[in-house]
Amino acid sequence: MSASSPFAEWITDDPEISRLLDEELNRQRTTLQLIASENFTSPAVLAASGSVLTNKYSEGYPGRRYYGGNQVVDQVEDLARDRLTELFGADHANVQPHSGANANVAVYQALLDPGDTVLAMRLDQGGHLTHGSPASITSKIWNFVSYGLTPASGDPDNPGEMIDMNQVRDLALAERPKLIVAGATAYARTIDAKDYREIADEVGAMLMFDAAHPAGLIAGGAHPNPVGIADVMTFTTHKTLRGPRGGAILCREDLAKKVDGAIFPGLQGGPLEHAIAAKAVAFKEALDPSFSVYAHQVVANAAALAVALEQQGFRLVSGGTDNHLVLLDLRTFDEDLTGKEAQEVMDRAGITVNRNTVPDDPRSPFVTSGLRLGTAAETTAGMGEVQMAEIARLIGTVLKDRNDEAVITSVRKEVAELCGAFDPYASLVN
Ligand code: DSN
Repeated sequence: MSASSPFAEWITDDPEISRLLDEELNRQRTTLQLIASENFTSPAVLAASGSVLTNKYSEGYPGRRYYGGNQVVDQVEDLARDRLTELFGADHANVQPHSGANANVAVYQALLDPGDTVLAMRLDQGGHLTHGSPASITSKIWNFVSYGLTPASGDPDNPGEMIDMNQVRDLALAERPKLIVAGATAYARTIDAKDYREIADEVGAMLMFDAAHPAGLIAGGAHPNPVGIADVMTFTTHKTLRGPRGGAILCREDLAKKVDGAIFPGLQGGPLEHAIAAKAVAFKEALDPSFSVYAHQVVANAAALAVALEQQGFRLVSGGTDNHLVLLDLRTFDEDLTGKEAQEVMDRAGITVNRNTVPDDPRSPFVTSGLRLGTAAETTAGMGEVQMAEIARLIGTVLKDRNDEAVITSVRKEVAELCGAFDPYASLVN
Protein backbone atom coordinates (compact mmCIF):
# COMPACT_ATOMS: atom_id res chain seq x y z
CA MET A 1 0.00 0.00 0.00
CA SER A 2 1.41 3.38 -0.89
CA ALA A 3 1.10 6.29 1.54
CA SER A 4 -1.16 8.07 -0.94
CA SER A 5 -3.61 5.17 -1.26
CA PRO A 6 -6.28 4.86 1.42
CA PHE A 7 -8.41 2.04 0.03
CA ALA A 8 -6.03 -0.76 0.98
CA GLU A 9 -6.44 0.39 4.58
CA TRP A 10 -10.24 0.55 4.34
CA ILE A 11 -10.83 -2.65 2.33
CA THR A 12 -8.48 -5.14 3.90
CA ASP A 13 -9.86 -8.43 2.53
CA ASP A 14 -10.16 -7.60 -1.13
CA PRO A 15 -6.79 -6.59 -2.56
CA GLU A 16 -8.01 -6.66 -6.17
CA ILE A 17 -10.80 -4.12 -5.62
CA SER A 18 -8.85 -1.99 -3.15
CA ARG A 19 -5.99 -1.78 -5.67
CA LEU A 20 -8.38 -0.76 -8.45
CA LEU A 21 -10.00 1.91 -6.24
CA ASP A 22 -6.55 3.24 -5.40
CA GLU A 23 -5.70 3.29 -9.09
CA GLU A 24 -8.85 5.24 -9.91
CA LEU A 25 -8.24 7.72 -7.08
CA ASN A 26 -4.74 8.18 -8.44
CA ARG A 27 -6.04 8.65 -12.00
CA GLN A 28 -8.51 11.30 -10.87
CA ARG A 29 -5.85 13.16 -8.87
CA THR A 30 -3.03 13.08 -11.42
CA THR A 31 -4.82 13.64 -14.74
CA LEU A 32 -7.12 16.43 -15.91
CA GLN A 33 -10.84 15.69 -15.64
CA LEU A 34 -12.54 17.71 -18.36
CA ILE A 35 -15.63 15.59 -19.03
CA ALA A 36 -18.50 18.08 -18.91
CA SER A 37 -20.80 15.72 -17.00
CA GLU A 38 -18.34 14.89 -14.21
CA ASN A 39 -17.20 16.52 -10.99
CA PHE A 40 -15.30 15.76 -7.76
CA THR A 41 -17.68 15.28 -4.83
CA SER A 42 -16.64 16.33 -1.35
CA PRO A 43 -15.29 13.68 1.05
CA ALA A 44 -18.56 14.16 3.00
CA VAL A 45 -20.59 13.12 -0.07
CA LEU A 46 -18.28 10.13 -0.54
CA ALA A 47 -18.75 9.12 3.10
CA ALA A 48 -22.56 9.27 2.90
CA SER A 49 -22.46 7.25 -0.35
CA GLY A 50 -20.46 4.55 1.39
CA SER A 51 -22.69 4.39 4.48
CA VAL A 52 -24.83 1.68 6.15
CA LEU A 53 -27.90 3.12 4.44
CA THR A 54 -27.00 0.83 1.53
CA ASN A 55 -28.35 -2.02 3.71
CA LYS A 56 -31.87 -0.69 4.02
CA TYR A 57 -34.99 -1.43 1.98
CA SER A 58 -37.37 1.52 1.98
CA GLU A 59 -39.83 1.12 -0.89
CA GLY A 60 -42.36 3.93 -0.69
CA TYR A 61 -41.89 7.46 0.62
CA PRO A 62 -41.26 8.96 4.10
CA GLY A 63 -44.15 7.98 6.40
CA ARG A 64 -45.51 5.51 3.79
CA ARG A 65 -43.01 2.65 3.56
CA TYR A 66 -43.71 -0.99 2.82
CA TYR A 67 -41.04 -2.39 5.21
CA GLY A 68 -40.28 -1.70 8.86
CA GLY A 69 -37.23 -0.04 10.31
CA ASN A 70 -37.35 3.16 8.30
CA GLN A 71 -37.39 5.63 11.22
CA VAL A 72 -33.91 6.93 10.34
CA VAL A 73 -34.23 6.61 6.58
CA ASP A 74 -37.41 8.71 6.63
CA GLN A 75 -35.50 11.55 8.28
CA VAL A 76 -32.69 11.28 5.73
CA GLU A 77 -35.06 11.41 2.75
CA ASP A 78 -37.09 14.26 4.29
CA LEU A 79 -33.91 16.27 4.79
CA ALA A 80 -32.90 15.66 1.18
CA ARG A 81 -36.34 16.72 -0.10
CA ASP A 82 -36.52 19.82 2.13
CA ARG A 83 -33.04 20.98 1.20
CA LEU A 84 -33.73 20.46 -2.49
CA THR A 85 -37.02 22.36 -2.53
CA GLU A 86 -35.29 25.20 -0.65
CA LEU A 87 -32.35 25.22 -3.08
CA PHE A 88 -34.51 25.73 -6.18
CA GLY A 89 -37.65 27.27 -4.61
CA ALA A 90 -39.81 24.33 -5.70
CA ASP A 91 -43.10 22.99 -4.34
CA HIS A 92 -42.19 19.32 -4.41
CA ALA A 93 -39.05 17.17 -4.77
CA ASN A 94 -38.54 13.52 -5.57
CA VAL A 95 -34.96 12.47 -4.75
CA GLN A 96 -35.31 8.77 -5.58
CA PRO A 97 -34.44 8.62 -9.33
CA HIS A 98 -31.37 6.46 -9.78
CA SER A 99 -30.33 8.60 -12.77
CA GLY A 100 -31.33 11.48 -14.99
CA ALA A 101 -32.59 9.00 -17.60
CA ASN A 102 -34.92 7.44 -15.03
CA ALA A 103 -36.12 10.87 -13.95
CA ASN A 104 -37.01 11.74 -17.56
CA VAL A 105 -38.79 8.45 -18.27
CA ALA A 106 -40.75 8.76 -15.01
CA VAL A 107 -41.94 12.26 -15.92
CA TYR A 108 -43.10 11.04 -19.33
CA GLN A 109 -44.91 8.22 -17.57
CA ALA A 110 -46.48 10.66 -15.10
CA LEU A 111 -47.68 13.21 -17.65
CA LEU A 112 -48.35 11.25 -20.85
CA ASP A 113 -50.21 8.29 -22.30
CA PRO A 114 -48.42 5.92 -24.67
CA GLY A 115 -48.41 7.39 -28.19
CA ASP A 116 -48.67 11.02 -27.03
CA THR A 117 -46.55 13.54 -28.93
CA VAL A 118 -43.49 15.13 -27.30
CA LEU A 119 -41.30 17.87 -28.78
CA ALA A 120 -37.64 17.60 -27.74
CA MET A 121 -34.10 18.28 -28.95
CA ARG A 122 -32.48 15.82 -31.35
CA LEU A 123 -29.51 13.89 -29.93
CA ASP A 124 -27.12 14.84 -32.73
CA GLN A 125 -27.96 18.53 -32.24
CA GLY A 126 -27.11 18.36 -28.52
CA GLY A 127 -30.14 16.62 -26.96
CA HIS A 128 -30.19 13.39 -24.94
CA LEU A 129 -31.02 9.75 -25.64
CA THR A 130 -34.17 10.06 -23.51
CA HIS A 131 -35.33 12.99 -25.64
CA GLY A 132 -36.69 10.45 -28.11
CA SER A 133 -33.60 9.03 -29.79
CA PRO A 134 -34.48 6.00 -31.98
CA ALA A 135 -32.04 4.02 -29.78
CA SER A 136 -34.01 4.84 -26.60
CA ILE A 137 -37.13 3.14 -25.28
CA THR A 138 -38.68 6.63 -25.04
CA SER A 139 -39.14 6.69 -28.84
CA LYS A 140 -40.91 3.32 -28.76
CA ILE A 141 -43.53 4.45 -26.22
CA TRP A 142 -44.13 8.09 -27.13
CA ASN A 143 -44.22 9.94 -30.44
CA PHE A 144 -41.20 12.25 -30.38
CA VAL A 145 -40.80 15.14 -32.81
CA SER A 146 -37.36 16.78 -32.81
CA TYR A 147 -36.04 20.30 -33.04
CA GLY A 148 -32.44 21.38 -33.52
CA LEU A 149 -30.10 24.31 -34.01
CA THR A 150 -29.97 27.17 -36.47
CA PRO A 151 -27.25 26.71 -39.13
CA ALA A 152 -23.69 27.90 -38.46
CA SER A 153 -23.24 31.29 -40.12
CA GLY A 154 -19.49 31.88 -40.04
CA ASP A 155 -20.22 35.39 -38.67
CA PRO A 156 -18.50 35.83 -35.26
CA ASP A 157 -21.10 38.42 -34.19
CA ASN A 158 -24.01 36.12 -34.97
CA PRO A 159 -22.51 32.62 -35.19
CA GLY A 160 -25.70 30.56 -35.37
CA GLU A 161 -25.87 27.01 -33.95
CA MET A 162 -28.32 28.29 -31.34
CA ILE A 163 -31.52 26.41 -30.46
CA ASP A 164 -33.91 27.27 -33.29
CA MET A 165 -36.86 28.68 -31.33
CA ASN A 166 -38.72 29.46 -34.58
CA GLN A 167 -38.50 25.78 -35.42
CA VAL A 168 -39.68 24.87 -31.91
CA ARG A 169 -42.73 27.12 -32.39
CA ASP A 170 -43.50 25.94 -35.93
CA LEU A 171 -43.28 22.28 -34.88
CA ALA A 172 -45.36 22.94 -31.77
CA LEU A 173 -48.09 24.59 -33.85
CA ALA A 174 -48.02 21.80 -36.45
CA GLU A 175 -47.73 18.79 -34.12
CA ARG A 176 -49.59 20.02 -31.01
CA PRO A 177 -47.36 18.10 -28.54
CA LYS A 178 -48.70 17.30 -25.09
CA LEU A 179 -45.23 17.96 -23.66
CA ILE A 180 -42.31 20.14 -24.73
CA VAL A 181 -38.85 19.23 -23.39
CA ALA A 182 -36.21 21.93 -22.95
CA GLY A 183 -32.63 21.00 -22.13
CA ALA A 184 -29.52 19.47 -23.70
CA THR A 185 -26.34 17.56 -22.99
CA ALA A 186 -24.02 19.11 -25.54
CA TYR A 187 -25.07 22.73 -25.92
CA ALA A 188 -22.85 25.53 -24.66
CA ARG A 189 -25.43 28.34 -24.43
CA THR A 190 -27.97 29.41 -21.82
CA ILE A 191 -31.39 27.78 -22.12
CA ASP A 192 -34.15 29.94 -20.67
CA ALA A 193 -37.41 28.19 -19.74
CA LYS A 194 -39.32 31.44 -20.45
CA ASP A 195 -38.72 31.11 -24.21
CA TYR A 196 -40.31 27.66 -24.16
CA ARG A 197 -43.14 28.58 -21.79
CA GLU A 198 -44.59 31.08 -24.27
CA ILE A 199 -44.69 28.41 -26.97
CA ALA A 200 -46.05 25.74 -24.61
CA ASP A 201 -48.85 28.09 -23.54
CA GLU A 202 -49.67 28.94 -27.15
CA VAL A 203 -50.29 25.25 -27.96
CA GLY A 204 -51.54 24.09 -24.55
CA ALA A 205 -48.51 21.84 -23.88
CA MET A 206 -46.82 21.07 -20.59
CA LEU A 207 -43.16 21.99 -20.22
CA MET A 208 -40.38 19.81 -18.79
CA PHE A 209 -36.92 21.31 -18.29
CA ASP A 210 -34.10 18.75 -18.31
CA ALA A 211 -31.44 20.56 -16.26
CA ALA A 212 -29.04 17.59 -15.99
CA HIS A 213 -26.10 19.72 -17.08
CA PRO A 214 -26.78 23.22 -15.68
CA ALA A 215 -28.43 22.17 -12.36
CA GLY A 216 -25.45 23.39 -10.32
CA LEU A 217 -25.22 26.61 -12.32
CA ILE A 218 -28.91 27.24 -11.64
CA ALA A 219 -28.51 26.40 -7.94
CA GLY A 220 -25.59 28.82 -7.75
CA GLY A 221 -27.49 31.63 -9.48
CA ALA A 222 -25.28 31.61 -12.58
CA HIS A 223 -28.11 30.47 -14.90
CA PRO A 224 -31.86 31.25 -14.93
CA ASN A 225 -34.03 29.03 -12.73
CA PRO A 226 -36.74 27.12 -14.64
CA VAL A 227 -38.67 26.33 -11.44
CA GLY A 228 -41.99 28.20 -11.41
CA ILE A 229 -41.85 28.46 -15.23
CA ALA A 230 -41.56 24.83 -16.32
CA ASP A 231 -44.14 22.39 -14.94
CA VAL A 232 -41.41 19.89 -14.07
CA MET A 233 -37.63 20.02 -13.84
CA THR A 234 -35.48 16.89 -13.98
CA PHE A 235 -31.75 16.72 -13.40
CA THR A 236 -28.77 14.66 -12.36
CA THR A 237 -27.06 15.32 -9.07
CA HIS A 238 -23.50 14.46 -10.11
CA LYS A 239 -22.61 16.99 -12.79
CA THR A 240 -22.37 20.73 -12.01
CA LEU A 241 -24.39 20.15 -8.81
CA ARG A 242 -21.40 18.14 -7.48
CA GLY A 243 -23.31 15.44 -5.63
CA PRO A 244 -23.36 11.65 -5.89
CA ARG A 245 -24.35 9.85 -9.09
CA GLY A 246 -28.15 10.04 -9.34
CA GLY A 247 -31.21 11.98 -10.41
CA ALA A 248 -34.02 14.12 -9.00
CA ILE A 249 -37.32 15.69 -10.04
CA LEU A 250 -38.93 18.98 -8.99
CA CYS A 251 -42.55 19.77 -9.76
CA ARG A 252 -45.62 21.74 -8.82
CA GLU A 253 -47.64 20.41 -5.89
CA ASP A 254 -50.55 19.33 -8.11
CA LEU A 255 -48.21 16.99 -10.06
CA ALA A 256 -46.45 15.55 -6.99
CA LYS A 257 -48.59 12.44 -6.61
CA LYS A 258 -48.30 11.49 -10.28
CA VAL A 259 -44.54 12.07 -10.34
CA ASP A 260 -43.93 10.13 -7.13
CA GLY A 261 -46.08 7.23 -8.35
CA ALA A 262 -44.23 7.17 -11.67
CA ILE A 263 -40.87 6.71 -9.90
CA PHE A 264 -42.16 4.18 -7.33
CA PRO A 265 -43.84 1.82 -8.05
CA GLY A 266 -43.97 2.89 -11.72
CA LEU A 267 -40.34 2.59 -12.71
CA GLN A 268 -38.08 1.77 -9.75
CA GLY A 269 -38.10 -0.50 -6.73
CA GLY A 270 -36.26 0.27 -3.50
CA PRO A 271 -34.61 3.70 -3.42
CA LEU A 272 -30.84 3.96 -2.88
CA GLU A 273 -30.95 5.68 0.51
CA HIS A 274 -27.15 5.88 0.77
CA ALA A 275 -27.24 7.89 -2.48
CA ILE A 276 -30.13 9.97 -1.11
CA ALA A 277 -28.10 10.77 2.03
CA ALA A 278 -25.21 11.81 -0.20
CA LYS A 279 -27.61 13.94 -2.26
CA ALA A 280 -28.74 15.62 0.99
CA VAL A 281 -25.11 16.41 1.85
CA ALA A 282 -24.54 17.87 -1.62
CA PHE A 283 -27.73 19.97 -1.43
CA LYS A 284 -26.54 21.43 1.90
CA GLU A 285 -23.21 22.27 0.27
CA ALA A 286 -25.05 23.91 -2.64
CA LEU A 287 -27.12 26.03 -0.21
CA ASP A 288 -23.91 27.52 1.18
CA PRO A 289 -23.05 30.95 -0.32
CA SER A 290 -19.65 29.55 -1.43
CA PHE A 291 -21.46 27.39 -3.99
CA SER A 292 -22.58 30.48 -5.87
CA VAL A 293 -18.96 31.61 -6.10
CA TYR A 294 -18.11 28.13 -7.42
CA ALA A 295 -20.90 28.15 -10.04
CA HIS A 296 -19.86 31.56 -11.38
CA GLN A 297 -16.20 30.44 -11.50
CA VAL A 298 -17.19 27.33 -13.51
CA VAL A 299 -18.76 29.64 -16.11
CA ALA A 300 -15.79 32.06 -16.11
CA ASN A 301 -13.41 29.13 -16.53
CA ALA A 302 -15.35 27.72 -19.47
CA ALA A 303 -15.28 31.14 -21.14
CA ALA A 304 -11.51 31.37 -20.62
CA LEU A 305 -10.99 27.83 -21.91
CA ALA A 306 -13.12 28.56 -24.99
CA VAL A 307 -11.17 31.71 -25.91
CA ALA A 308 -7.82 29.98 -25.44
CA LEU A 309 -8.89 26.94 -27.49
CA GLU A 310 -10.11 29.19 -30.29
CA GLN A 311 -6.67 30.80 -30.30
CA GLN A 312 -5.22 27.31 -30.83
CA GLY A 313 -7.24 27.05 -34.07
CA PHE A 314 -10.30 25.07 -32.96
CA ARG A 315 -13.80 26.17 -33.98
CA LEU A 316 -16.25 26.72 -31.14
CA VAL A 317 -19.70 25.31 -31.89
CA SER A 318 -22.28 28.09 -31.20
CA GLY A 319 -19.37 30.56 -31.30
CA GLY A 320 -18.56 30.33 -27.58
CA THR A 321 -20.05 29.32 -24.25
CA ASP A 322 -22.34 30.65 -21.53
CA ASN A 323 -22.18 27.58 -19.31
CA HIS A 324 -19.74 24.96 -18.04
CA LEU A 325 -18.98 23.32 -21.38
CA VAL A 326 -17.20 23.93 -24.64
CA LEU A 327 -18.08 22.03 -27.80
CA LEU A 328 -15.13 21.98 -30.22
CA ASP A 329 -15.16 21.33 -33.93
CA LEU A 330 -11.73 19.84 -34.68
CA ARG A 331 -11.88 20.28 -38.44
CA THR A 332 -10.52 23.83 -38.53
CA PHE A 333 -7.54 22.67 -36.44
CA ASP A 334 -6.84 19.61 -38.62
CA GLU A 335 -9.44 18.20 -40.97
CA ASP A 336 -8.01 14.67 -40.64
CA LEU A 337 -8.23 14.66 -36.83
CA THR A 338 -11.33 12.82 -35.57
CA GLY A 339 -12.86 13.13 -32.12
CA LYS A 340 -11.99 9.49 -31.48
CA GLU A 341 -8.29 9.96 -32.23
CA ALA A 342 -8.14 13.23 -30.28
CA GLN A 343 -9.77 11.61 -27.23
CA GLU A 344 -7.35 8.68 -27.36
CA VAL A 345 -4.22 10.82 -27.73
CA MET A 346 -5.36 13.17 -24.97
CA ASP A 347 -6.05 10.18 -22.70
CA ARG A 348 -2.44 9.12 -23.15
CA ALA A 349 -1.35 12.66 -22.25
CA GLY A 350 -3.51 12.61 -19.10
CA ILE A 351 -6.27 14.90 -20.40
CA THR A 352 -9.69 13.24 -20.06
CA VAL A 353 -12.44 14.41 -22.41
CA ASN A 354 -15.16 12.83 -24.51
CA ARG A 355 -15.52 12.85 -28.25
CA ASN A 356 -18.77 14.37 -29.41
CA THR A 357 -20.62 14.87 -32.64
CA VAL A 358 -20.82 18.44 -33.87
CA PRO A 359 -24.09 19.61 -35.50
CA ASP A 360 -24.57 17.86 -38.87
CA ASP A 361 -21.41 15.84 -38.28
CA PRO A 362 -20.47 13.81 -41.37
CA ARG A 363 -18.71 11.28 -39.12
CA SER A 364 -20.48 8.62 -37.04
CA PRO A 365 -21.18 9.13 -33.29
CA PHE A 366 -18.45 6.57 -32.63
CA VAL A 367 -15.84 8.59 -34.55
CA THR A 368 -17.13 12.21 -34.55
CA SER A 369 -15.52 15.50 -35.59
CA GLY A 370 -15.70 17.10 -32.17
CA LEU A 371 -14.80 17.10 -28.51
CA ARG A 372 -16.85 18.20 -25.50
CA LEU A 373 -14.97 19.69 -22.56
CA GLY A 374 -16.25 20.96 -19.22
CA THR A 375 -14.85 22.93 -16.32
CA ALA A 376 -16.98 21.76 -13.36
CA ALA A 377 -14.48 19.26 -11.96
CA GLU A 378 -11.24 21.20 -12.26
CA THR A 379 -12.96 24.31 -10.87
CA THR A 380 -13.81 22.21 -7.80
CA ALA A 381 -10.10 21.34 -7.63
CA GLY A 382 -9.39 25.09 -7.43
CA MET A 383 -8.31 25.93 -10.98
CA GLY A 384 -9.05 29.35 -12.46
CA GLU A 385 -8.76 31.19 -15.77
CA VAL A 386 -4.94 31.08 -15.76
CA GLN A 387 -4.98 27.29 -15.62
CA MET A 388 -7.63 27.14 -18.38
CA ALA A 389 -5.26 28.97 -20.75
CA GLU A 390 -2.54 26.53 -19.76
CA ILE A 391 -4.82 23.55 -20.45
CA ALA A 392 -5.71 24.92 -23.90
CA ARG A 393 -2.00 25.23 -24.72
CA LEU A 394 -1.37 21.63 -23.62
CA ILE A 395 -4.31 20.39 -25.74
CA GLY A 396 -3.08 22.30 -28.80
CA THR A 397 0.46 20.99 -28.32
CA VAL A 398 -0.43 17.34 -27.94
CA LEU A 399 -2.93 17.31 -30.80
CA LYS A 400 -0.56 19.11 -33.17
CA ASP A 401 2.23 16.59 -32.52
CA ARG A 402 0.01 13.62 -31.79
CA ASN A 403 2.34 11.12 -33.49
CA ASP A 404 5.36 12.22 -31.46
CA GLU A 405 5.72 10.06 -28.34
CA ALA A 406 8.16 12.53 -26.76
CA VAL A 407 5.56 15.32 -26.99
CA ILE A 408 2.86 13.11 -25.46
CA THR A 409 5.21 12.19 -22.61
CA SER A 410 6.22 15.77 -22.00
CA VAL A 411 2.58 17.01 -21.98
CA ARG A 412 1.67 14.20 -19.58
CA LYS A 413 4.43 15.42 -17.25
CA GLU A 414 3.16 19.00 -17.39
CA VAL A 415 -0.38 17.76 -16.74
CA ALA A 416 0.82 15.84 -13.66
CA GLU A 417 2.55 18.97 -12.34
CA LEU A 418 -0.58 21.06 -12.87
CA CYS A 419 -2.79 18.45 -11.18
CA GLY A 420 -0.30 18.16 -8.32
CA ALA A 421 -0.91 21.82 -7.53
CA PHE A 422 -4.74 21.38 -7.63
CA ASP A 423 -5.49 18.10 -5.86
CA PRO A 424 -9.23 17.56 -5.20
CA TYR A 425 -8.61 14.79 -2.69
CA ALA A 426 -5.51 15.91 -0.82
CA SER A 427 -7.42 15.39 2.44
CA LEU A 428 -8.03 11.69 1.69
CA VAL A 429 -4.45 10.61 1.29
CA ASN A 430 -2.39 11.91 4.19
N1 DSN B 1 -23.88 10.90 -20.21
C1 DSN B 1 -24.37 12.22 -19.93
C2 DSN B 1 -23.46 13.27 -20.39
O1 DSN B 1 -22.27 13.01 -20.44
O2 DSN B 1 -23.89 14.35 -20.72
C3 DSN B 1 -25.73 12.42 -20.47
O3 DSN B 1 -26.51 11.35 -20.10
